[in-house]
Order: sequence, then structure tokens, then C-alpha cells
Amino acid sequence: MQDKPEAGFDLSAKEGLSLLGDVPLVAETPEELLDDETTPVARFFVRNNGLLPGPVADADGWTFAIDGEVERPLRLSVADLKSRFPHKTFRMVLECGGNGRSFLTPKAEGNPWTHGGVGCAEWTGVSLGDVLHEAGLKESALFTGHFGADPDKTGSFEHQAMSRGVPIAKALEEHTLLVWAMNGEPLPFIHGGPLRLVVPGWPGSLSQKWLKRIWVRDREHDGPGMTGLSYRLPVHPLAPGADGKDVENRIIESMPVRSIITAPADGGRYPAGARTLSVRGAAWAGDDEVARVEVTLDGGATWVEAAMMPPRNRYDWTRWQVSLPLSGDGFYEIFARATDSKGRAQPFRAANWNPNGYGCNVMHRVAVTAGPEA
Ligand SMILES: Nc1nc2c(c(=O)[nH]1)N[C@H]1C(S)=C(S)[C@@H](COP(=O)(O)O)O[C@H]1N2
Ligand SMILES: [Mo]
Repeated sequence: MQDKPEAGFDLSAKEGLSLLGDVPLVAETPEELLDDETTPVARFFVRNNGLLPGPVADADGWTFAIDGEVERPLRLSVADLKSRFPHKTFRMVLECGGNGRSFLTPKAEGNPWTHGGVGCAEWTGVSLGDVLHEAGLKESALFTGHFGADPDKTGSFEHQAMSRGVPIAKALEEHTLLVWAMNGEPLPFIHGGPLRLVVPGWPGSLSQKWLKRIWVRDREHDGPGMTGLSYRLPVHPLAPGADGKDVENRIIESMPVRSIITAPADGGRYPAGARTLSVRGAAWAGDDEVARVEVTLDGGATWVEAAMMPPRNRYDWTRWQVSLPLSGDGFYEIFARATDSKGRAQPFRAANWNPNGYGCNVMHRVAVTAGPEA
């Protein structure tokens, strides 16, 4: 990933990502590079909505504020977080709300993610709830508003590139973290270092990078990314291509169930006579659990259930693998379908068209050939 590096960031630190946009910087991970149990930083997708904030010399000295509907507004440094609150490390999925968007027809507005706007890293920090309790939530504390240090895409520091928030119950979940380390290393600048939020299971846009402020509010937050059609889905199914402006919609909370095939890679070749196909991947389901993953080689006529590795903690992804017999040489299309603990499975065909293209969890398809090309 070398083309047109954005000023201030060396893209050579990332391996094999596909650039979807350079200013703001947006890059996704090809599915076959998501084959690690824990996604390495070098393979973790990047999604910026604005430009980068200025360089940071002293990570522990970075401060952020908690204010609004609290008894005691706080200004804390990363060093304060490290010394005053219990440390938590969880491996958790971070996924862009638009992941899968490119599979919608007609094309929806926004970055054309395939299935690679996702990664699963070990995040270390403190529970946001522990800090909110220290600030003392008033009864009027209903919602959070998140603010970062990055300027918007015109370079203006007066407007937030993105400022979203969650109902207070989500903010108080143990797994909603203020994070300073990723995979055991100081949180990289491009991923929001020195300090970011990780709000697992919900759209990645809630996981504010370069965190400067959490405004505790007495109503739903209304920053950029909270109003209009942003992160909203129509309540009643829309005809594909409709403008969706005057219909009832609701904000996306938990992300839908999804699986990706991380091996083999699309276009894989096997020697003539190969009779076993070993397939593996990852699956996750927003706030819910993955109940099962199944794989088909015959367009869904028959399915084989994959073996799943137990997730390490809530919001971790589930790694899965399965060996399938091949009846002979030839061309095979592999589809993987995950089902969540509420019985919802991924569709074969992109459904729920919406103008901004959120929540498209259509099944991932990988094609391979055994023996000579047919
Ligand atoms: N300050 C700030 N935080 C942000 C964003 C941003 O543009 N600015 N983008 C959000 C979006 S849309 C996503 S999907 C995730 C991506 O996190 P990553 O770049 O570490 O993968 O960051 C979120 N946090
Ligand atoms: Mo995103």
C-alpha cells in the first residue's frame, strides 16, 4: 500500500491492504490476510473521516475530558487512567458500519468495502464505566457524545470529522474500553493513539480515535454521524435505489452476523487429484454470539457445519474450520454462512438495500480450482 501517502503517515507500515481512499485515508484488509487469530497491526484496516491530528510527543501526557451530566467533570491523562483504574485486556472485533457495502445493487453511497473493513485485536485499557462512575453520573445522564482531535476533511479543527455516541447502558458495559494499547504495544497513532474508545459489537464509528472528550448528555447526541441518514436503517424494507429520505428509520446498534473465509484465498489452485479442501475463517455477531458456521460447495444445496474455536471473551471473533471432500477436479465456489444466537443467518444475496449501504452481511464467496483450469 504505497500510493499517495497522506501527509504525516507512513503507509509502508501496512502490508497488503487495499486503499479505498487516500484523503481521508481508508484502507481495507483482503479477507485472506485476516487469517490470524489476532489481527496484527500491520494488517488492521484504517478508516479516517478527516485528516490526521498533529503528532504527539508524550503519550502518557495526553489528556481527555469527561463533562456534561456528571457530578464531577474530570480531566484525566493516559497516565492517570493507567494508575487509577483496573486494567482490562479483551480481544474484540472492530468493524466499520459500512463493511460489505460494495455488494449492494444499485451501488450505495460511501466507501466500497468488500468484507475487509474489520479486524480483531487485543485492546488494553480501562472500562469507560469505571471512569464514568468516578465522575458520578447524574440521573439525567442518558447518552454519550465522543470527540477526537482530528480535523475534518477540509483540515478545519472547528468541526469534528465524526462525533458519535451511545446510550449510557452501552457506555457502562465492561467491554466498552478507553484504550491505550493494541496487541500489547502502545496504541499506534493511525489507530487513534495515544487514546481511543473501543465500543465493541456496534459500528466502528463509535470507537473514537484520538479521544479528547466525552460529553455526557441528557439526550441522543447530535454530532456529525448522528443525524439524517447516518448510521440509520429503514424500518420497512426499501426498494433498491430509493432515496430513503422520508421514511421511518432507526439508528444501528448491534452489527449483524458475518463470517469471512480466510483460507483458501479467492482464485486458489490445487493440484490435480486433490480430494480434500480445508476451509477456515472467522465469524462474529455484534452483541450476540455465533451459534454456528456452515459451508457449501454446491450453491447452498448441501451445507457442512464447521468446527468453532471458543472465543476468548465476549466480542472476540470465533475462528472456525472445516474439511470438505472434493468429488473430483474442477471449479468450486465456497460460501460460508454464520448464524447468530437469535437464529439470524447471513443472506446469499445482499438484502435490506439502504442509501448509505449499512449492514450488508451477504455471504462471502471464494472460488478455487483443483487440477487444470476447466
Ligand atoms: N477521531 C476519529 N475517530 C474515528 C474515526 C474518525 O474519522 N475520527 N473513524 C471511525 C470509523 S468510521 C471507524 S470504522 C473506526 C476505524 O478504526 P481504525 O482506523 O483503527 O481501523 O474508527 C472510528 N473512529
Ligand atoms: Mo466506519
